[in-house]
Amino acid sequence: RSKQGFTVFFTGLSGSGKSTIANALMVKLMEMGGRPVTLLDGDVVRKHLSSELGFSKEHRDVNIRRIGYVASEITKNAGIAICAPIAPYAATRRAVREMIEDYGAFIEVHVATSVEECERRDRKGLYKLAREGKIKEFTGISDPYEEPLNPELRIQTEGFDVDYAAHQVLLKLESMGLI
Ligand code: GGZ
Repeated sequence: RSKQGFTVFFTGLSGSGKSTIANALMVKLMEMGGRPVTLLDGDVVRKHLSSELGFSKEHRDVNIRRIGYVASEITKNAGIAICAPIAPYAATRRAVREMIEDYGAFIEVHVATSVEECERRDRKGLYKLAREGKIKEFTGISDPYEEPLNPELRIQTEGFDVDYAAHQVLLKLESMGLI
């Protein structure tokens, strides 16, 4: 029986663990075989698809809609798209959901690492720069992040490892009959 395509859309703060969990999920889905899996990671998309864009609300929205469009094409063709941008605005996430649900399933996954924890980790030193005012409009510090109210899945990362987080997504996909 052939299955429908779907998009797993991670959203969360910079340094929340989205990319790491998305990568682990991609590996697990690829190992299962079957449908092609495409990862649309935040920084890769910004480099190849949105290099002219900054971080104003307008530019972030354009960026997310581009990701949504590519994911909708993949979903339409019965593939699996994994997206991992910050996507701070609820209305834009909703627009992407509507775009994709015309063709297949949309699974919004909130990587719910708190801003305090992201800043404490500060893997790339960006929070420090944001605090110093050297990066403007930084999500969670000087720019908004609208938490998803009804995501298909919310992942707590504090005290859990990456594999466990990716496994939770797989269980969700299974329960939805997608894999
Ligand atoms: C947020 C920023 C900013 C500002 C640069 N605000 O941890 P990273 O470095 O690798 O991921 C962040 C990435 C965010 O890009 P997205 O395309 O995911 O954002 S959005 O969905 O809002 O369009 C961060 C880096 O870019 N970065 N400046 N001001 N993150």
